[in-house]
Amino acid sequence: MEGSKIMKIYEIPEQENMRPGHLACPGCGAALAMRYVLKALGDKTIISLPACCWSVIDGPFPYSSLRVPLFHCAFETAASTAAGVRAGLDVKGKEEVHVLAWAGDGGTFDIGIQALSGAAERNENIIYVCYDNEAYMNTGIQRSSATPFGAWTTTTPVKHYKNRPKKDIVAIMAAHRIPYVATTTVGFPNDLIRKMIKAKDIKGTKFIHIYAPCPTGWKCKPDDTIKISKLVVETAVFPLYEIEDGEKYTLNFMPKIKKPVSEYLKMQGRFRHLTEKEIEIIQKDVDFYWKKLLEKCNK
Ligand SMILES: Cc1ncc(C[n+]2csc(CCOP(=O)(O)OP(=O)(O)O)c2C)c(N)n1
Ligand code: SF4
Ligand SMILES: [Mg+2]
Repeated sequence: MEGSKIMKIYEIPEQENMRPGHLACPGCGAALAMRYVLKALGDKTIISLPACCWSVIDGPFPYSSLRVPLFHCAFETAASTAAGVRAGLDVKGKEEVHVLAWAGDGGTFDIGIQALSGAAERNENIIYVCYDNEAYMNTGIQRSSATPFGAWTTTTPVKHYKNRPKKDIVAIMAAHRIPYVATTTVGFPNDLIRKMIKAKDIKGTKFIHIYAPCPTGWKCKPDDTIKISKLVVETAVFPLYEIEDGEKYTLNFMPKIKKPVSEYLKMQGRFRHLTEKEIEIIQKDVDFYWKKLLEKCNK
């Protein structure tokens, strides 16, 4: 894998469990993320899905772009619904069926965090994926606690851009000491597939944080989704790593040369207003957390 001595190539399964004809915008990272996740999990999967872009992307009932059942649940309940579905399957002896809670950043970092924390504390046997497009996109690009510092959204207009850092959801989930927490992105499909296949075989709560560009909300070109997903890792804005049992940190991609964050920011209209000084603040913040992560990974 380009630039890395750490990441291993993982085969991408050929089976498609997501059909053409879905309703996502061109270049939607969330759509691609679902496609890869279902390739890894297979069609013996049931999804609990709160309100988010994906409740639209799938298509209007009775149509569906997915080859697996979807349970549309209330916004706050992705994790508790998944835990309930899991319990029902276990009673029926259907242990081979995977239960996937699939929620956006709003449904995870903010509104669903109570149900998620409860499920993690009980160590429910579910896979929870947060596809993170860093705002409430389905309702018109409002700020969430996953929105990064400096970003424009409709509720953080340019003059009042978001002035708080992105919530560290990975650290919060690791603090529950669940067996598996991982970050990944659509720009690194081998990494994404490997982590989902690994999660499949672990008992207990698995939390996967997928960085998923949203060209509509980020004001970037739809054909730059993959480039941005690679740059976010190469700049260490969103490093790829895993945490097992809340303690064992593993870095999955070490850039040969860490690229400057300005390269990443300049590709997205939501950061267009930032001055050099503000970009410098972001760079310092990224450098600080990168150093801390390397220490945790013994690098
Ligand atoms: C309890 C509740 N509050 C608010 C809403 C309205 N709502 C539907 S989708 C959505 C945004 C979801 O954001 P996110 O979870 O980040 O997913 P995205 O749309 O970005 O994919 C909101 C606020 C709702 N359906 N239910
Ligand atoms: S608004 Fe963003 S996340 Fe939603 S479908 Fe369009 S590109 Fe995907
Ligand atoms: Mg979102």
